[in-house]
Amino acid sequence: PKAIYLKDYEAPKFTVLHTALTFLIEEEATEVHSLLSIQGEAAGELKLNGQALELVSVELDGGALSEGSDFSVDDDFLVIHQIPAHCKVAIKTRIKPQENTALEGLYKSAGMYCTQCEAEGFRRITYFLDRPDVMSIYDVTIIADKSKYPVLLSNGNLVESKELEGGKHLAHWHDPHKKPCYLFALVAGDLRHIEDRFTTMSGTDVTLRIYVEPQNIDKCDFAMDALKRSMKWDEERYGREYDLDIFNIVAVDDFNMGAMENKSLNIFNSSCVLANSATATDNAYSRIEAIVAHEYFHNWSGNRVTCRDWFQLSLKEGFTVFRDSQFSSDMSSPVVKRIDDVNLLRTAQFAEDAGPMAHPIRPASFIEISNFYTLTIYEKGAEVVRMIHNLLGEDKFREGSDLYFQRHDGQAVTTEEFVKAMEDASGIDLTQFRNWYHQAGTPELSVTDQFDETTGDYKLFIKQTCRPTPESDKKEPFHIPMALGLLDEEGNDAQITLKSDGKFNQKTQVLSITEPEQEFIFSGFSAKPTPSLLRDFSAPVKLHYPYTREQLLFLLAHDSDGFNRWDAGQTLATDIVLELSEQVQAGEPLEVDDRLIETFEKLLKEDSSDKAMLCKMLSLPSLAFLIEQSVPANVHAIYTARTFVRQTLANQLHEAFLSCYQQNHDDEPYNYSAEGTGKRSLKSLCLHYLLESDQGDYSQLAISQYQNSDNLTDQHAALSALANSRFQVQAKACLDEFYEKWQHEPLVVNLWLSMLAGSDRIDGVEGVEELIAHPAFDIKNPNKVRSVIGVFAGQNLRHFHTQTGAGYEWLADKIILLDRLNPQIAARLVGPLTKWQRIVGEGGQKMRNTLARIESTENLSKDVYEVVSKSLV
Ligand code: HT7
Ligand code: ZN
Repeated sequence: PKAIYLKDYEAPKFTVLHTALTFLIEEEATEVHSLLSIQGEAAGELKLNGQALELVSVELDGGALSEGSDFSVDDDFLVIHQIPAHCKVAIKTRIKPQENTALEGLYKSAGMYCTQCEAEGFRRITYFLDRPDVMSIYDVTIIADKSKYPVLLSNGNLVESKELEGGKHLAHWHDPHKKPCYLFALVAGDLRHIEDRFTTMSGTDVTLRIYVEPQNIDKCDFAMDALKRSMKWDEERYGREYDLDIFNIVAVDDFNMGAMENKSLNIFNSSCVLANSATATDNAYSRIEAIVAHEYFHNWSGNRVTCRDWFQLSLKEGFTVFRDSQFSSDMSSPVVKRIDDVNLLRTAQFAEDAGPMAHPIRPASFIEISNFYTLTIYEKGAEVVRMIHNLLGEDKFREGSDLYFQRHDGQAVTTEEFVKAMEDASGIDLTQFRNWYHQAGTPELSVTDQFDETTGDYKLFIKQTCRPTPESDKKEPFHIPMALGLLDEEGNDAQITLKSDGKFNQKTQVLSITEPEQEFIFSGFSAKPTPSLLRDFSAPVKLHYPYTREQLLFLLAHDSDGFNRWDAGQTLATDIVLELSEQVQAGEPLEVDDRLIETFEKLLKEDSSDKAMLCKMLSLPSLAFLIEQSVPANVHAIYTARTFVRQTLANQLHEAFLSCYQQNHDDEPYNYSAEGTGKRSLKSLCLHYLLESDQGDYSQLAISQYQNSDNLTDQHAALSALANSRFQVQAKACLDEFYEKWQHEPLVVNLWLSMLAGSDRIDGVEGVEELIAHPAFDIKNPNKVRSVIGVFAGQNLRHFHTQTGAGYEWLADKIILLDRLNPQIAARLVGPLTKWQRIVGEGGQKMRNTLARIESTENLSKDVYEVVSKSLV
């Protein structure tokens, strides 16, 4: 397979002004008739993309064309040798959606037809200029059996619907907004819907509908509410109004990602829409809220202004993730949201940036674009927009955003246009800042300091570096906004006075780090302050400062920046666990630093009103995060050390955990709210600790929570605490009962599968293989694959990294099997193996050998080939 390069970009020679599509849906095949109104500057060859299509006929301006003399066709293209500058091309193709397991293009999920065209799925529907800079007006006619497929949907407005002979019916949809074909969508099925309305800021009445399979009609209300809140928020915060009379969401069970922002017809993975208290956890609710908002926000950041080419993917994804994180933050606790985002970034995106697939947020090349829907494009892309927001301030950022939308409405543009609009609106020079777009890797800041008692000057020395990544060894310095606070001896924020410009600034000062080495002098101190660095995680960098444990405890107790208070605790715990893991390897006796235990005790006894924050403060860094901090990592030593810390805390503080549990356990009926979620998360954390304690048998507490609670969040917490505990008999009884009760609810069954696949107590590869063989598992369903294979390989690190290497071989077998069915999903599963260089000794080598075995498999997809081959370099 060949790579495609950004430097080779050329504007299209032809565009499609209008696209008329007719879908004739029959059980054995679907015919697609397309009529394209084409315009170019001059006559020439027309090269259309197409894959897995059966070509029926081609016409040019009403005349039939012949293969060979007029056009040629192969596995990837239909080439018409010569067309005039203005013409109409009519193409008929035949496809088999019911056999499409890749879930790209038109496919069938649970008896319903649906589409997924981003990034390059439209070419599996018909021959087309399948690139985002070709934007067209669409008219879509769908003809299908009325009893089987009573609901026929596409983008835009319904302009005609009528009955036809033979039990069929027809629907004609017209979308007045020109769009790239990746935003095209079609749905045909037997669906029910709920309906609501939203009046936009200029007074337009919009009909909102959520379509689902009949049995799910009672699980749509929360998504509808989230949609209305998103619409309002986008008007208030960004001045963005919805632009059609109708907005539809459809839930489907088989979906490769979370959701898709097709113009006015968003298609969602059912796990990202359906919720009620019995079938969705708090986590699911918050994910649904964020994804509904994300897809809605794409209507402007993605659809009205789209990407010129797929190298610009972060233009829409980074900006939209930034927007949805602002929304979620406004809906709940900003600090907790920030902690969640940073945890994901530092655990998974930093690993990506340090691995063989590292790429800039605007990549320079790819083999398969589906592999680039990454944490780098999404989460790091959002961090880059966030830094622009912080550098410009809220008002200028809003002016920049307004200018961007106004300048580029209806266009397909690049990240450069985004940065330029921000620059033009604010007058702030972002020249050096642009390095974030084309350089991969996580910058590292090494900070040291010095205090001069005689002058009262406090100096910070900051050095920035960035390790080599596959695209370049040498890095230009990044422009890094570093938010800083300086705490006096009492723990209060000192006034920060930069000696160079002498003026007083706020208690948090944003320093612009632009050089490889920089020095800042602050004056007016009577004693050495404690630095609170990178407040609110102001830049996606790794920070090194030689904090003592005493300093970390001081920050944890006093820092006015909530994020840094939490982070001080995480740094302390990381230091303790990693030190213990060295001792595990040296065979030394283990002992947990008393100061950590005292801190936890104090936190537990404090009467904190912010339960969600308290839960974060009492959570140890995850195993994945700890592995990330120690290269090369000895997974088993880190696991043993972390488990030892948890058990020590559980044993020594079980009474405090119990009393915190009891204080937060009430009989209030379930209600998804920031307060309720905070309480439940804290309670669940306490329960997990309690079940790890050998100072008492707390299994009954979990069993009773499982049996008596009215909501899935508490039941799931109880079950997963049991599943990971020594109380395996009780765990099995409850888990079996849970499955019996919920076997008809796919999303609940997926949660059940993921609890078992992620359990510490699973019987290794044999255990997870039992789940694969279970009737609840279906390898063709991506949610089930993620729940079992994804969770085992990505989260159950202890068992995945079993010393025999059996976990790696098992995963390879699944990847090879899946590659025949769904290459996108197969390629994503390669992720855990790509980290082989970070795993110490033989383990890492075994992972590498497993990758080599996958690479030698015949007929690998481009998707899997790209990830595997790049990981082996
Ligand atoms: N923009 C959407 C991307 C997407 C996607 C990409 C590749 C394969 C399948 C897919 N489903 C959805 C999702 C989003 O970021 O909003
Ligand atoms: Zn998106």
